Amino acid sequence: MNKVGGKSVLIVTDVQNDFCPGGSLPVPRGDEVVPVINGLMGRFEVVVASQDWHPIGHISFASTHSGRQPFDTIQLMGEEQILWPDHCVPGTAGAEFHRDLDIKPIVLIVRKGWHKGVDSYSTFFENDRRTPTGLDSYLKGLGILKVYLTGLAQDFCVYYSAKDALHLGFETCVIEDATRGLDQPPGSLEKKMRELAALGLYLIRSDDLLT
Ligand code: VGL
Ligand code: ZN
Repeated sequence: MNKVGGKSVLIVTDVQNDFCPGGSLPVPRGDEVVPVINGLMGRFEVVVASQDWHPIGHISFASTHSGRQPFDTIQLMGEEQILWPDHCVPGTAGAEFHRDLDIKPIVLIVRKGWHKGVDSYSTFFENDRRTPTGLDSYLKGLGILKVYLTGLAQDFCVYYSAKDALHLGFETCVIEDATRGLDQPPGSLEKKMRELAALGLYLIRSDDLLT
């Protein structure tokens, strides 16, 4: 079994209890990514994970805005912000990785969304698109040129991470069976993936790496 290139990273985005069935912001069948991701880890020299990590009172929480309900949208710094149920609050079980995720191969955990006033979907930049999480510098420091994205949710964290990775000049792949999305409204997920495919994103399956 050869490892994937020397210059690749497997990024495991937000495989946290709140994004899995039973959590506060569940992605349908989100837990199904866990065995697929575990099975891929051995093929990579570098495995990085992210955790969504929001303080109570975070700007993205509906509960922070009086009279607002989860999934309402508001304007924030000229951008549409979806208001979410409280999720991934440090110290709660919902913020922890899914219990079956193999954490042993993970060499870096990037936490994002911890500035109270800015949301952060991408593992590279916060939603102001300027504040870095540090991941770009870390990967460039290791000489990594190619990123393989997995995890939750495909149409939010994975989508924005893939978009930033492309802009940052990485060869970028989303491993489709190692991710699940919210897809609300239905069809929106496919549209987002098509948009990125036009920018050079590769959509692959775990079998492509395992065979
Ligand atoms: C995410 C919604 C809110 C994600 C994070 O990681 O995809 N989605 N916060
Ligand atoms: Zn969040």
